[in-house]
Order: sequence, then structure tokens, then C-alpha cells
Amino acid sequence: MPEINLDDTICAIATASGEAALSIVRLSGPKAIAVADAIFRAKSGRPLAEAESFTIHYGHVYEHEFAFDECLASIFRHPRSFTKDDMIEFSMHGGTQSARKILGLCCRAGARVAEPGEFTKRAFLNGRINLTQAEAVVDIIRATSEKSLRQAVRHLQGELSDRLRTFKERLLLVLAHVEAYVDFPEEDHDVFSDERIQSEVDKLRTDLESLLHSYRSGSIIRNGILCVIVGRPNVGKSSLLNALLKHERAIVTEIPGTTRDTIEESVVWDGVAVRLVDTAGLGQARDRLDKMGMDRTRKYLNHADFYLWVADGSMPLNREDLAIGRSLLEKPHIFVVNKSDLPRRLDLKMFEREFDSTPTIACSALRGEGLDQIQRKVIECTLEAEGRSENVHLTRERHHANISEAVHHLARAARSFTEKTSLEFLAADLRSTLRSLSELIGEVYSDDILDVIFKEFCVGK
Ligand SMILES: Nc1nc2c(ncn2[C@@H]2O[C@H](COP(=O)(O)OP(=O)(O)O)[C@@H](O)[C@H]2O)c(=O)[nH]1
Ligand SMILES: [Mg+2]
Repeated sequence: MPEINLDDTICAIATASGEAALSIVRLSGPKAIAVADAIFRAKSGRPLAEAESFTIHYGHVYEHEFAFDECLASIFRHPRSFTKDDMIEFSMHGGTQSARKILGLCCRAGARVAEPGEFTKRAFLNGRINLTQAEAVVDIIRATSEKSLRQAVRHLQGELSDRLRTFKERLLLVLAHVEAYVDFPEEDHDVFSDERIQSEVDKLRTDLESLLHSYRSGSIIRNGILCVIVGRPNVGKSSLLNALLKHERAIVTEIPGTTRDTIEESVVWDGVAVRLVDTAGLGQARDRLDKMGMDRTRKYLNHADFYLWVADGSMPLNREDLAIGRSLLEKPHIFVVNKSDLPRRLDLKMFEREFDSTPTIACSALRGEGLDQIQRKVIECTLEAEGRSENVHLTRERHHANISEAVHHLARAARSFTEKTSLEFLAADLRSTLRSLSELIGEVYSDDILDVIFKEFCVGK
């Protein structure tokens, strides 16, 4: 994104294009009200320049003397608006033509089309929201489940940044005492003892580490669980996908190798989005197409958060089954013994001898039995207790990187007690920790960081 000039007046269509009841075009900047007055005439005859903030005006948008749509103009005056600048929102009939036309007229009257996320970027640069709140705006728009929406709303309300500020205050207090020692070593201070400083540093580190551990659950809630169904051909993977989705998505036949490509569908279980992936399965490839399908399966397996390892319970486990199971052990998974409507020939005792920590669930995709248990287990194993708590979660790699850095600086600060290095090193480590936290909130930032964050946004937000 090019460097932004905050003195410009920007405009954008804020609604998705296509057939819809309404469209919204928004304007923000010092000339927003003047631009709106150049194209809009209120029924009352009064210009928007005379209107009070937080009022809505019915009227028409004109091109020369031709009124081509009726619309409502909402006015939000600086500084109490989303961007803190003067803002106007026109809401008009939906479809593509009317909104596009109004956008063109706004540009002719002195506004320019906004970059993606530029409204939110201005809200950030004008100090209305911090960086974790700006990220939350995108997460609200992209939320695919109730839990992810709730998490994003809480971040927008400042839950994460408030927590980080508390850490910063605790750090600043310790730093002030350390600096008093450094600057006036001879004086008899009324300052924290060495032990007190050490224990404060240790407590901060423990608290930051526990925040760091929230990342796994936070990112799973935000992105959903990628749950890959894997197993030998013909064990019932596609049947299980269909049963879990409750519709016939994948083709099922008794012919091994029916599924050649990966099939991905989303569901929501217990408020969490789950991306279910049916695969071609793993095992002996009979032809080039089989091999391509299996390569694709492996690619998904690398990215998976969870595996459903499926076997046919009406047959003994064979070498292929076992090889698949052994390759999955590193990630959370469960063993699904399918076809439980048929007589069991799979020896579970033998299975448990080798895979004693793998939870097992018997099911029948054909009869729809055992499916609730599978759903519950997937959520239970991926979210753990942490994810189900209402604690603050880190949700993005950026959060994880900054807090890891902060923990690293604090670990070094803690070492300075045992290694008895100069207090100046301790002060420097505490300052570096502060910087990591400030970067995360966005109190210090670089254009590169802003570019990465705001390029995710859609135009008009
Ligand atoms: N009896 C029984 N047959 C099943 C069950 N699940 C799948 N099948 C059958 O097993 C065969 C292979 O199923 P499919 O889902 O295509 O297996 P995939 O190759 O692992 O995807 C088909 O004939 C299905 O009807 C089940 O729970 N019970
Ligand atoms: Mg299949």
C-alpha cells in the first residue's frame, strides 16, 4: 500500500457487489461533507454542512439536474466517527449501478477511492483503535463460527490490548526501580530489593508464557480446525464425510479408489468451524491418478490440525493400516473403527498394545452411529481446556512472535540475577520486553507491519 496522506478525502463502496436490498458508499476526510453536499440534496433543502452529527437525511443524489437514486445520508462529525475524521455514509438501493455511480460522482467532487482497509487504517493512525483492535475488525468480517466472532469482538473491545497494557505497567514499575539503582547506586533508596525485582520478573515471565500458550486455541478458534479423514481405500472415509455433513457430498462405491481428489467442506461443531477433508486415502498406488491423489492427501496431512484415522472394523488391521497410523502419531488424532454394523474382525486389544494413547471410537457411517462422539472428541482434543475458557487468547502469528520475543527477553533478564551481570543489562532486557509489547499493541510500528495487516482488508472497511 502506498504511503497514506491523511488529508485526502477517501470514498468506497462498503457493501459486497451483486443483487442486494441496499448498498452503502462511505466518505471520510476533511472534505467528506463538502463532497457529499456537491452531489446530494436533502428533501429538507438544508445542506449537510448545517446538519448535526449522528443525524440521517433523506434525499436524492444528483448528476447535474438529474436525480438517479434516492438515498439516506448519515453524518458523523470529527472526532466521533469510525476514522475520527468527518464521515458520510450514503445508503441507497442495492445492485452495482447506483453505488458505482455515486462513487464516481464523489471522486469527481474531490474524493479519491480508498485502498483496502484504509478506513480502519485511519482509525488506527488517528488513535481511535490500536493494532490488535484493527486486526479484530478483519476477524469479525471473516468469522466463520460463533466462537470466532465472539473472540474477535472481545479483541475489538480491547481485551488483548488491555491485558498487554497491564503487563507494560508492571514492567515499567520494575524498570523504574532497576534504573534508580543504575543511576544512583550510592544512595540509600526506598526501592525494591533484589529478591523483589527477581520475583516480579519471574511472575511476569510466567504470565506471559501462559498467554503464549493460548495461541494454539486462539488460532484454532479464529481459523477453524482443519480435520483430515485418512485411511486405506474402501474403509468408509467418504461415507463418514457424508454422514458428518448430513448430505451426500462425496461419491461412495464399493470400488476401491473411488475418491481421487480431496474434498473439503465446512461445518460448525459446538460453535467452532471445522474444515472436514475427505482424501483419496493412503496405501498402494495402482496408477498415476492414485499417486496424484495420495500426494494431495499427504499435502493436507502436513497442514492438518487433526486426523480422523479410519479403519474397517469388519476386517483385521493390515500392514497398510498400521503404516498409516504410525505416520500420524505426531498430531492430535482419533482412531475411527467404521462399519460397526458388521461383525467385528478388527482386534482392538492388539491395536491398543501399539497405539495405547490413541482414543478409539466405533461408528457406522452407514447407520449414522457414533457420529456425535466423533464430533465431541475432535473439539475436545483440539481446543483443550484453554480454548474453552473465556481467557484472552492470542490469535495471530504476529501476536505469537511478539510474545515469544518478550518471553525471550525476560528469560535473559532472569539469567542476569544468577549470572550477576551489571544491572544495566537487566534494564536493557526489560526495555526490549516493553518494546515487544508496545509493537504488538501498535504503539510503535513500521510501515511494513501496517502493510501486512491492512492488505487483508476489503475495500470500504
Ligand atoms: N456396512 C457398512 N458399509 C459401509 C460403511 N461405511 C461405508 N461402507 C461401504 O464401504 C464401501 C466404501 O465406502 P467409501 O465411503 O467409498 O470408502 P472410502 O474409499 O474410504 O472413501 C462402500 O460400499 C460403502 O457403502 C458402514 O458403516 N457400514
Ligand atoms: Mg472415498
